[in-house]
Amino acid sequence: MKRALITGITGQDGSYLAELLLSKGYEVHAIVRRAAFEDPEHRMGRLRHIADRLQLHSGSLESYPSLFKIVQRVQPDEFYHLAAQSFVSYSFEDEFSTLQGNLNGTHYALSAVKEGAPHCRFYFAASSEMFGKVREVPQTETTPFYPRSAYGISKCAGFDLTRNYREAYGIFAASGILYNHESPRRGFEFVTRKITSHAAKIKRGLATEVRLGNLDARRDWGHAKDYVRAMWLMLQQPTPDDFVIASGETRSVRDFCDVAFRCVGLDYRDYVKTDPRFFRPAEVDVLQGDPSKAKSVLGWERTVEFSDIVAEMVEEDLRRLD
Ligand code: NDP
Ligand code: GDR
Repeated sequence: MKRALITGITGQDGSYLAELLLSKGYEVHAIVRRAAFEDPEHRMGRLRHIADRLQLHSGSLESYPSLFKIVQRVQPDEFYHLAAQSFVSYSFEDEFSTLQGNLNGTHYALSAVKEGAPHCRFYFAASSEMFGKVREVPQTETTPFYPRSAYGISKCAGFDLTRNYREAYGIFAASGILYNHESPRRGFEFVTRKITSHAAKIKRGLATEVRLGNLDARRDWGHAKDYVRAMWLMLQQPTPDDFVIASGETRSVRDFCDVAFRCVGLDYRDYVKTDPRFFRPAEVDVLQGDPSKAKSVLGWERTVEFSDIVAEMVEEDLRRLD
């Protein structure tokens, strides 16, 4: 039986990854913040259905000794480092905690593996936000980075550290450059969930409008279930490498609004208002990934189309209200 250790298990991706690994017969361990034990109903909401099959360890990304002790005790075969301050907007409000948590957390996790379980395979959750002000469309593994936020900068640093641990210390360390991926478990602060939850509320007469920022930003959206499968595949390869994981298609926030409101039989133009509060000081205008390498090396392909993702999220938001 293989043993996996996950950080960020209480988030969207962590919950799907844990399900995937359990279904493959893994023993699944996770490092969670103390708050998850104190307020399990809220913090562990996405894991309620599998909580009794997980082995949770209380630890902090801010503390190297706490990570090291857990890694040494668990001796995982695979370490999935997903924990991060993941909201780009917030990284403009607090660069310091974003950089400290994301950058030091990744450094501590890598170092804990190197010192405590050097045989362990390591996955780093890198991001399309590293491309930022894009130099080419679509982006591949060789497109230069130009991050536009402290979040993007923290992910570039994590990516470089991960590659350096692979090259300098021989750790099996891989980064997935994942593009936006969504699901009914997406946090409500992200634009997709904000739109689908408001479309549902408006449909049920519980809201009259939704206020958004830049409707012209373009993203390459996929389904989280497909994307966690790519994480696992990366750690099953004979050699560690980095991969772009994307749908290959790009759509605007406006397109997303259009499809979501159509799902409830409404016209988004009647309900979506723009509000300067939600514009970012530096925007990433367009992202579109080229997943060819993932397809040829990992045999990975997405299985869920854009319109099906939107429909699934809207249905879940209607169901929650009903
Ligand atoms: P979520 O925001 O849903 O989850 C983030 C997770 O990180 C939570 O479990 C959270 O724990 C944990 N976390 C945050 N800060 C800390 C900290 N200081 N110490 C310990 N744990 C912490 O993110 P996603 O699941 O969407 O994303 C997973 C990873 O993938 C992140 O690193 C994100 O940056 C990256 N990524 C995501 C993409 C996406 O489209 N979803 C695309 C590309 C990359 P708690 O519940 O305690 O707050
Ligand atoms: P992103 O996701 O920043 O791409 O990061 P988000 O859904 O927050 O924004 C996508 C785009 O929508 C525009 N936008 C708004 N965004 C939010 N949150 N709220 C609004 O009201 C709004 N109006 C317009 C944004 O300006 C942006 O252009 C996500 C996260 O999951 C990261 O962790 C991950 O690394 C990247 O995806 C890939």
